[in-house]
Amino acid sequence: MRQISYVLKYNLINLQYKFYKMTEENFQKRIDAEKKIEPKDWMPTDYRKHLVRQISQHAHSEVIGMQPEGNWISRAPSLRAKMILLAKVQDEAGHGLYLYSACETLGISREELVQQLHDGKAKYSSIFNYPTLSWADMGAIGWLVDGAAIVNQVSLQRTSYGPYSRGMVKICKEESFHQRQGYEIMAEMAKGTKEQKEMAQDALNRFWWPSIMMFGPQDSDSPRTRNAMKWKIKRQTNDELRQNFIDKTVGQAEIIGLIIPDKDLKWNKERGHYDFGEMDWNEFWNVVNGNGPCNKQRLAHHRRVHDEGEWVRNAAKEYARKQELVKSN
Ligand code: FAQ
Repeated sequence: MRQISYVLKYNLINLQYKFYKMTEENFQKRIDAEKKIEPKDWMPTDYRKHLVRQISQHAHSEVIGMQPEGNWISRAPSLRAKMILLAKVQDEAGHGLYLYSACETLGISREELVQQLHDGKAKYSSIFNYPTLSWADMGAIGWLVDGAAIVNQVSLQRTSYGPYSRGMVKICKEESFHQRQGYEIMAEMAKGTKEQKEMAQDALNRFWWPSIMMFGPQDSDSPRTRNAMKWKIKRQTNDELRQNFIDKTVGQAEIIGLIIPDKDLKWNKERGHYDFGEMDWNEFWNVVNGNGPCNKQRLAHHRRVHDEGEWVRNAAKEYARKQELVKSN
């Protein structure tokens, strides 16, 4: 009797495994045929986990990314500049909301995602752990940071997960205005007084390397890329995107008369791309692992504001509950 039960159990497990393999094969076939995966579709657990990790990291980056620029809203040099910066920072909050919503379709709540950020389990982009020391940094962030974000996000518009892909389309439209407002600040300062030009150059010097680090480690050192490419979550690798960004940006710096701080930057006729210098990978991993110039400050600020905002979340829930009551009566 016992033996029969073992055989039955074995066959059942075997059957389950074969069924799983079949669904996994079908899933990969859909991906290869460029069909989008939607929230209620079957998906491998690892695909779901990979998406939750990447989309939540992306959402946290948008929200934490409001801090370095928020720092300058009250010190903008004109009413026009203040209004534009305020609108841009608000846009980033909106991007965070689209992305949290896309992530929630994978079966995880906003509260859990924020908790992961506060517990240091979820990352956000390394770039937002650098301080913003002058008004020119608002130019450098718009031009370089939003510029780098667009290169990545244009590629992600074709990501295989439907809600993430659609979110990217919306975000890219706004991000290109952000890039232009940053470039405008840099262009104005570069043709201003000697001191203004120096401020613009100094901002470029400080933000250039951290901006190209946004694309992540080199492909040879990027453990997530293999699955991301197989599942078409990423459509281009970290190195491809970084190269694309550098090729686009060099000419923009030349037009406004600023110098990119890389002595190895040189056009390579054979490759049809710019060659560039080695990044400081120690600095990169240090910042990614929580030890950059502003990591502690950024998280502490987020925690504090999140706690202070609890009454707003409670009020919104209460209002929604009352609206439901009104509707049902
Ligand atoms: N910072 O194997 P890979 C914006 C981590 S949006 C921090 O290469 P993957 C808009 C990575 O998570 C900017 N961590 O990983 C804005 C992984 O750790 P894990 C954000 C990084 O995922 C503008 C480990 O290293 N954009 O700026 C970074 O294939 C202005 C190994 O790396 C996105 O998030 C980094 N730079 O490639 C807002 C785009 N790089 O999770 C306000 C979507 C790597 O295994 C103001 N994300 N790591 O513990 C992506 O495209 C990818 O996730 C990458 C990393 C390219 C970021």
